[in-house]
Amino acid sequence: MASKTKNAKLEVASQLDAVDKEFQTFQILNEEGEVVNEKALPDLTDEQLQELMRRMVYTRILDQRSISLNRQGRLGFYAPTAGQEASQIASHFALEKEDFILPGYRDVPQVIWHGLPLSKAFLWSRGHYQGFENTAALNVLPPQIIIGAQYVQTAGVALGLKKKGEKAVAITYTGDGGTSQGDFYEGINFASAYQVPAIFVVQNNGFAISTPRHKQTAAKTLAQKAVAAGIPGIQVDGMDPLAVYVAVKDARERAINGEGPTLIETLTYRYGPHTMSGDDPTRYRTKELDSEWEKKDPLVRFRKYLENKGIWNEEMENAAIEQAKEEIKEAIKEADQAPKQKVSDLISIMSKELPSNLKEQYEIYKEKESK
Ligand SMILES: Cc1ncc(C[n+]2csc(CCOP(=O)(O)OP(=O)(O)O)c2C)c(N)n1
Ligand SMILES: [Mg+2]
Repeated sequence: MASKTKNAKLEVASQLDAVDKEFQTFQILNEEGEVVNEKALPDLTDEQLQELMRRMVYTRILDQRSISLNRQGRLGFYAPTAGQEASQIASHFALEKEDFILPGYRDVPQVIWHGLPLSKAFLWSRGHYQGFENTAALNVLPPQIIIGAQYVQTAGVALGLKKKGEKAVAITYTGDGGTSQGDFYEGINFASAYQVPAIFVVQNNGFAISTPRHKQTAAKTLAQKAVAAGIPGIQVDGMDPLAVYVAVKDARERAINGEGPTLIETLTYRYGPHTMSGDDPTRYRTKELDSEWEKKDPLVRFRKYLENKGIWNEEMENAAIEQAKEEIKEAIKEADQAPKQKVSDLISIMSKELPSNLKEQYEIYKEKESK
């Protein structure tokens, strides 16, 4: 990048160029499912590779069913996930049960694979208090709606893990838009200052609702925001499950070995709208852009890779689809059986000891509800 400023004494453009050059996209599988980076291939068994594919297929079906349940009025808030399966599922696949997840509103799939029953996720979508009641026992926090807030909380959870001497990490997710928030910088800086075992994932799907990535920041990559915090930053092909898996697995190794946090930017795309609450993607995205990204689809790419290895076929895919449909049907039935939510329930779960003003309201509602 050449500077237009004529008489400046300091050469700033070369400094930025030098940083930009360091942030190349890490990829293992190309769009055709061919290995382009043999030495980075992870040692996953055939069974593990099949399981990763099964989970991505399941998640794609869950997205389709959730959209349709939302349209039928049977779900509340829903943020579509199709397109982001490699970023979400393959990053989770690199974790262990003892790791702690701090999701954003679009990250329900990771939380389900970490052990949250799907029926609970459905209840959360309906705003029911049982959705994420006591989930800290499963090492997951409720999905964060305040953009970026989970980054600060992750630094804190990771500091707790470090103080307890646990061999575990705290992982969190935000989007491209999230990296413009103060909380984003505070979170990565705090985590860096204390060298805590945290993994900060940025799922860069190109848009923050309708705001395109290029209007978000002049930084060439979002990964390089790590430089200011003094931590590693990696930009990875977020449609490539193997590359995402390796980036997170490496970050986890470093974290549990006391080498501190990592920031990982995954380049991805959401095929659907921002949420089911009414935005129309055709007003801010072109058909051409959509089809460019559809060619990079993580399921298509991974399917080709597995088929070429002779470890995936149509029958297995159909079985995964049927299993997903069956489990989703059961989970929504189960969610329907939850008790009708009362205002007193909502108040009582806010804190262990209610402050006097809430105690008062609690009593008022208890009284009303008893009639
Ligand atoms: C602090 C804050 N500001 C604004 C909003 C409204 N809001 C909800 S989602 C969103 C865009 C986030 O985009 P991005 O971080 O790219 O995540 P994506 O939805 O694309 O996954 C905004 C501005 C919010 N929830 N919280
Ligand atoms: Mg985004």
